Amino acid sequence: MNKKFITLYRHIIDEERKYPDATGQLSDLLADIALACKVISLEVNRAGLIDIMGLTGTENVHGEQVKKLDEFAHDMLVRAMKVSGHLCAIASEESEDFIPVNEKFMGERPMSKYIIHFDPLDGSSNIDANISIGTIFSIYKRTTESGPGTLEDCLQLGTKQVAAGYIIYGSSTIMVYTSGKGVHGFTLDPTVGEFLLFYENIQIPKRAKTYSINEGNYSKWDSGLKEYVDDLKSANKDTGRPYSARYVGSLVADFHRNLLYGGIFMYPGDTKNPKGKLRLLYEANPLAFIVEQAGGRATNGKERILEIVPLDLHQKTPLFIGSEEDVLEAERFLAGK
Ligand code: P6P
Repeated sequence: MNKKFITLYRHIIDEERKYPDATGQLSDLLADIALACKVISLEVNRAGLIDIMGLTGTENVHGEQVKKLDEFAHDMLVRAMKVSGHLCAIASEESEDFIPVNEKFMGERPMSKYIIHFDPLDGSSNIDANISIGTIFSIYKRTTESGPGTLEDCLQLGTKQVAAGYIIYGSSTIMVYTSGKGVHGFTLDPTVGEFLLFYENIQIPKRAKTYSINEGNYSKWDSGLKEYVDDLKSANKDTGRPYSARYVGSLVADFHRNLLYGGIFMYPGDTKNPKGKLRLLYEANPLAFIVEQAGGRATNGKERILEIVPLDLHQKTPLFIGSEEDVLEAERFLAGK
């Protein structure tokens, strides 16, 4: 746990200095994301009150449209990202197509070097039950030379990410990000409105005794996965069984807990949904980048998530992610070994 009073922006700038050719654009972009998520955090925390205060309906006290929270989060992020000037394209879980952004210039120097994928408010169906939900983002350098971004800029291997992170709106609002040199966590102090460093260089335990999966789908799993989960529930001191089942049903909440304490999160494919439910570009890839930077592992049960070739903005992938030894063991069961 870190006791230094370091704000997110100070940390981002310190990270930027580790890259000699950095122009500061990525730092600005990360700060813009954090600002947008502070506003989303306010709205998420107010959501319960809106119902209590009877403010639902088509307009709120300011005469503004009261939107569904995930639409609100999407609109807030799109506005912040367009203003930033650092993006040539924006892809969102809430938008069927990507949003091309006209290139901006600083004098003669072109800006708009990046593209971003985000899930603006993953797990939003849980908000009424006051369960933690989250924003997930993934940033790449553009591959095209100039002009508004293209689909080619958006469909890159996860290994090409330059930064990724999530903001979890729970008992407190926490931002976790990596720009390729470790994983760092910040807690929003609402009294000063700053994200303050709480954990530098997070490392996920190599093995733990927690597994996260929706066992309601058991009958649709393949045999190797059934054997693995059955084994996790067996009583065997030699192999550290039984494990504890922890499943919130909110990806960011389950992932964040396992990142800090260790464990394996699984959303497998099954007979009904062979590719599972989670999306490669704005859920699996950013969390895979983070978990690998924290010493963990992320695969689709066979291949490294970051090496899956993206063919569609919203393509799904099975996801096995968390403590390295637990994910490797799950893969052995899936391979029938
Ligand atoms: P299931 C939330 O709807 C979500 O997209 C993720 O946040 C979560 O991990 C998953 O779906 C839960 O899905 O099928 O177990 O309810």
